[in-house]
Amino acid sequence: MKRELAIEFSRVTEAAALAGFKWLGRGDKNMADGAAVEAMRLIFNQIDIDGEIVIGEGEIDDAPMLYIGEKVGTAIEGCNVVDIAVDPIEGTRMTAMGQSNALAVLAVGEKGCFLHAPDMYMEKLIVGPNAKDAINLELSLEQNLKAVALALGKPLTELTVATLAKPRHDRIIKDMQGLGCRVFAIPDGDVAISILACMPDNQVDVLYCIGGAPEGVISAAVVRALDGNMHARLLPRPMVKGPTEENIRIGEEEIRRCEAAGVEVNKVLKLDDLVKNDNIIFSATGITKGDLVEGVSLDGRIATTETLLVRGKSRTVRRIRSMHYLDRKDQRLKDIIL
Ligand code: VTB
Repeated sequence: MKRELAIEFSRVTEAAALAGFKWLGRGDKNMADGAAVEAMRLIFNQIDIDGEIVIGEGEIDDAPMLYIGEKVGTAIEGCNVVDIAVDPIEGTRMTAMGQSNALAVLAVGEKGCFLHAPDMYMEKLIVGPNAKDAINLELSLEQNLKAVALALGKPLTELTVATLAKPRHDRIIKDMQGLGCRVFAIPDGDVAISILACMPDNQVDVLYCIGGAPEGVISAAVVRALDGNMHARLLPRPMVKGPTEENIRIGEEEIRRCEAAGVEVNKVLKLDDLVKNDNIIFSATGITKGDLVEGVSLDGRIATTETLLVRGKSRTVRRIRSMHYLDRKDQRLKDIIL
């Protein structure tokens, strides 16, 4: 992948973040998501790539834009052929309710590099480079946490595990605290904390949670780029949300989708299964203020964004603070963000 594409992809998440920001705190998840999707697609289609969305807004029938299988980019001769995983708003609820940690994110890689995970739940265990050989999701969480602490040369009482504060994790949070670990349970948004777990100089040693599979694949791309490690498992809905009639029906559909995509359910997936190599570009722009990046701020008609841009091949991590003079934007983008 040409290295100069990185800056192009940062413009995509910047536009999506500006679009999402328009709907910040308005209580309408769908309007926020729709605007971010539209902005993302508009900018993607200006880039010289032959791209295909492999993790996106859903199947063509229920997602009018950035659906799985949609082609984006100018596809001019000689351009890179790439697969793309997007989450135009990672945290639609956070955006709608004005809570922290909402991001516009994407990961781009070579054709065939991402696991084609359907929109279902995924169990995720992530560590940074210093503990990359210490995880094994075949073993219990307790065994994993002890191995990670050992690898990091500290007692369990100094190990910090990040997770999502969801009822499905109540038991496990208590268990981890019982082991002596410090647990950071954030309401939503596991992509940001997955990245934090792999960054130097931060307080999170491990991420453990059951969250979205599409978010998991996007996280895997950046985990790989930052030389961390991740194990995961796709879980049908009844295993996560209980065996109600509706959940059982949805679970059967999820299993059918996995079979069609050639992906195994309830089996440990290693980093190689999630993302085949580290020739990826990852871009995340903050919508609301978070632990990873600042959110959008607006001063009259000038917006400021912060983007984390990671290029896996050279392992370069950039933070880009951009000022956007909104009146000078392309009219089609203005129609979405203003
Ligand atoms: C997960 C997680 C995301 O939403 O998808 C979660 O991966 C949804 O969980 O980061 P529930 O279905 O239990 O609400 C996020 O937290 C935000 O999109």
